[in-house]
Amino acid sequence: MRILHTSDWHLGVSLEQAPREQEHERFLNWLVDLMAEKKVDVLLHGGDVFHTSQPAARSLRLYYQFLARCSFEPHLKQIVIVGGNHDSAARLDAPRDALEMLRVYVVGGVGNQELGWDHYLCPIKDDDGEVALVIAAMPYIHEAHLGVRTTGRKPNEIWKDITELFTWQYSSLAEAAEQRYPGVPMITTGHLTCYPERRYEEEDAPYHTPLHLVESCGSLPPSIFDDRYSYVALGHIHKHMEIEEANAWYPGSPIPTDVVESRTPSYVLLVDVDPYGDTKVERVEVPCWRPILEMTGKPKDVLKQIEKLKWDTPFPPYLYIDFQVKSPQYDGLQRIDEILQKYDPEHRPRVVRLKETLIREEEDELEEEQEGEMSLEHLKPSEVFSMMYTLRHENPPTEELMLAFQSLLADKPD
Ligand SMILES: [Mn+2]
Repeated sequence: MRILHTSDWHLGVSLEQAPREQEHERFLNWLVDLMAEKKVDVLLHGGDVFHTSQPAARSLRLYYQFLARCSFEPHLKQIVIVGGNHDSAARLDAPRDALEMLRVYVVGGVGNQELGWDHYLCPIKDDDGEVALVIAAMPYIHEAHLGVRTTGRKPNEIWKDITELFTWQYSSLAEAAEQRYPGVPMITTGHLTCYPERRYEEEDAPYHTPLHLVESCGSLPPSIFDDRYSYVALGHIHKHMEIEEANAWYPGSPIPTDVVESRTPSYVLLVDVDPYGDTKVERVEVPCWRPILEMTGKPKDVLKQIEKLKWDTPFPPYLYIDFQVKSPQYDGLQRIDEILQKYDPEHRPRVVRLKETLIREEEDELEEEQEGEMSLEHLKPSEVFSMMYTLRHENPPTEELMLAFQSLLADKPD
C-alpha cells in the first residue's frame, strides 16, 4: 500500500495581507497529479486543513474541488483527514456522510461524547477486497479533553499525566485495531508536538510551539506511540522532521504560512507499507510557485536588488524588506513602488513587509571603512597574499618570500 502523507495546508492563510490562495490552488492540482503519477492508494492528512475555524467560501471551494478531483483518480482508494488545532472539529465533520460517498473519511475531533474506538479506525481494502491496512485516525486532542488536573501542580507532574494519557490512548486504539483487523499493518496519526526528547532551549525555537500542552510542559516523547504502529503520520509542526524512534514524521506545511517557514523546503511524504508492516518513506519536495524574498541592507543597495529581480515561478515574489537607515526615511515604500511600476499588476512583486532599522552613524561608517579595507577590488594580489600568510602563520611573510611571490605574478601568462 502506498500512502501520501501531508498536513498543515492552512487553506485561507495570508502573509500579513498577501493571499496564498493561488499557490494553494497550484499545490492541490500538483498533489492530484503526483498521486496519479505515483499510483497512491491512500491520502492521509495530518490536520490543519484550514487556517481558521470558520474558513472563507473560497477556501471551502478549494477543499471540495480537490476532493471531487481525487474521486476521479482510479488508484486512490481512500482519503483520511483528521482535524488540527486550527480546524473546527464540528465543521470538518459536518459533511462527513456526504464525503464518505467520495471515499473520504473524516475525523474532525474527539468530541465530548463517547464515540468508541471504531470511530477512529479506517480499514483500507486491497484490490481483492481484503483489509490490507488500518488507519487509526487520531485528530488533535485538546488537553481539556484529557481531564488532567493542573491547578497547584508542577509542570513536570502535569507533563507526566498528559504523557501517560496519550500513551494509553494510542495503545488502546492499537488494541482495538488489532482485535478488529488481526494481522493487518496499522498506522496512526496525531496533531501534536513530539520531539525525539524533551528539548526546551533549541535553536529552532520558532518551531518549538507547545501549543496544546499546559504551561511549560514542552513536547511529548515518541514513546507515546505504541510499537504496533508501522508509521505515525504527524501534523502541527510546520517544519519537516522525522522522529526516528517511532517512525513518526512531520511533512511540514507545503505552502509556507510565514516568512520563517519559507526558509526551508516543503515536502509531502510517500510511504510504502508492505504486508508485514515494514515501511519505506520517500520525501517529495513541493515546488515553489512564488518566491518569498528577504532583503536587508541600505536602501540604495536593496533598491538596486529590487531593480534586478528575476524569477522563473508562475507568480511574482513577495518581499520582506528591512532598510538599514541612519534616520527614518518615510519615502521607502514610494521609492520601491517607482521601481515596481515597470511590471504590469499581475506580474508585479509585492512588498509584504517594509521595516526600517535604525543603525548608529558610527557603526555605519565603521562598516563602510571595513568594507573598503576588505573589498577584493581595492586590494593588490601581493596584499592578499601577505594577509593570508600572516593569518595562517601569525607572522608576516619575509621579504624574500614576497619577492618570490612577485616574480610568480610577473610570470603569469595573460
Ligand atoms: Mn498547523
